[in-house]
Amino acid sequence: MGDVVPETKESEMLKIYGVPISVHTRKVVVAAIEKRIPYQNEPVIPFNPPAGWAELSPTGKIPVMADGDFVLQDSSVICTYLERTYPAHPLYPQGTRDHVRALWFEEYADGTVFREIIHGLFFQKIIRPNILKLATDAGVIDGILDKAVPTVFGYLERSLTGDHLAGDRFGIADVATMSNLINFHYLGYQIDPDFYPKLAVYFEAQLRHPSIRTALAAEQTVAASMGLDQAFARDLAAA
Ligand SMILES: N[C@@H](CCC(=O)N[C@@H](CS)C(=O)NCC(=O)O)C(=O)O
Repeated sequence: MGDVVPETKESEMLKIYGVPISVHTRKVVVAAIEKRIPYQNEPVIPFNPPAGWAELSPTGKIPVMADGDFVLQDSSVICTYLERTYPAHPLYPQGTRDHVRALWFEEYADGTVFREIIHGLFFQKIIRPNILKLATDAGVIDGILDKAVPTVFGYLERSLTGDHLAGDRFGIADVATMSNLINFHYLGYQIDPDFYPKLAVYFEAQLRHPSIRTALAAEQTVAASMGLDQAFARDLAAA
């Protein structure tokens, strides 16, 4: 990525707790990479957390960040902290309208895109069969694909008026949205270019953004161990 990153001892590195294929953990990982902040990942799985996890994560959710003895929860709060503490390579646009538009898409991605689509698909296709040893409910999956996907992807399609969702450069709105779209692909789905042409092009372009590629490379082993579909990322290493 061009910049020389000063060497940081492992013990002094920012710690990001959370398995990196989680939508909200990846968001913080990409933010750290984009901002050239050395970090160490502790791949906590919320369904099987380590002892003392409740002390770090009062909600039980991932991610959690520790910068020395300063511990913080929630991906949006953590990204705000990173932006203010490490202002180089900004992720939030300066101008008020672009800035609040970025906050809106960060919220829409973390909340609506995740809750309405990714959470349900991931729960049905990965968590239920592999972790809870319960059958997948195909009706729930069909409902998400038939109702939530057209609503959410249709809105994103209409919102894309340029290369980025907010402002004119890669930023937090793209990080948060892409993190969801990546998991959609990991689950074996694609963005249909006939219905969502701008969103499909946007996904392919942002996938090639250096910090996204670096984050995906770092999570390859975990993704493979969970049987996730990595076909969408196959060309990236060579790109
Ligand atoms: N608002 C939180 C949401 C975090 C979240 O929902 N994390 C998911 C994984 S992507 C989780 O920990 N799920 C497990 C659970 O709900 O117990 C954030 O932005 O960090």
